[in-house]
Amino acid sequence: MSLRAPSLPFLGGPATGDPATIRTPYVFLGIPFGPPYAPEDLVVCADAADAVRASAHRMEYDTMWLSHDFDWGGPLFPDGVPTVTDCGDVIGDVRDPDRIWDDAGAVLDVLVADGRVPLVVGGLDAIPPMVVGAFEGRETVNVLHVDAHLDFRHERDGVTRGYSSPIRRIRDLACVAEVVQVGMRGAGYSGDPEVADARACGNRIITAWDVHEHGIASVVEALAASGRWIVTIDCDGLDPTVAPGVGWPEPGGLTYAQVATPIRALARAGRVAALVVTELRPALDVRGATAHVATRLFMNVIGLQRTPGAAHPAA
Ligand SMILES: [Mn+2]
Repeated sequence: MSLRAPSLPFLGGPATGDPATIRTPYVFLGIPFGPPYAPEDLVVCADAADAVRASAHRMEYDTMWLSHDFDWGGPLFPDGVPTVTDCGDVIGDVRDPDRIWDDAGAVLDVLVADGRVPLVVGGLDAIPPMVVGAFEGRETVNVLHVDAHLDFRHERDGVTRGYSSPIRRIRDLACVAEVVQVGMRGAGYSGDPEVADARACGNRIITAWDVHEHGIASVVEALAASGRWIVTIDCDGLDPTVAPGVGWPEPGGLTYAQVATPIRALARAGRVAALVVTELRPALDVRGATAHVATRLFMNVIGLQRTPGAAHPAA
């Protein structure tokens, strides 16, 4: 396994470079980049996982294991034993960037086969299909995608696994049932044909304005399908005032509470199979705000989903 040890283990938990030895239900993993369109795609988010680790450390969440957290009504680790292991970051080879698909896939394959819940911080938005692909042949899953953009291109510049195509690549997988896309607004690289294709594939598209005008309840209702959900969040799905550390800030985005609410509903029901955060650019962040939002979303899953696959006792 080509894994780089973490700077600081996420939330103060154990760290290991051997995913087969992990015994906790949750595993934190950084994947620094996906197949690029341009050389800078390899570096702009490469330190995002470390930024999230640093955010958790700065807020002292890595020592507050027994503090009462009002977001789930108790301590993060009630027994004083961390339920998340930090697996470090996949080491990408910038001379052969496509290889990261296989290198990350090899790690994720072990984690999913062992029943772990991956908590992944990506590079740009090419990462999510690597995570969903680890469920292929094992479990039928649904996907909740939060983003300003549809990300349903067949290809861009001849690259089919770049950051404009992740949801199309996810739709290629036989293990995927429902796809719910939330937060779309403004214009991206998708045209009318891509929007029509996504709908023809059964994707439910809930725009940011749908949420602003009708509330987040419609999103929670859209998650009724049976089976677990992989949640994948492009940080630009959040409003730039909430998540400023992104490359394509677009006004009119979702609030933190609007993004957290459906994740919390799934976590309470034990239905989060993985959580992926992408497009976090630490160099553009403001006082670590975006990294903090990512940290709290991960913590909500850990705090509310005590046993993956089982409903929260208070649900
Ligand atoms: Mn986006």
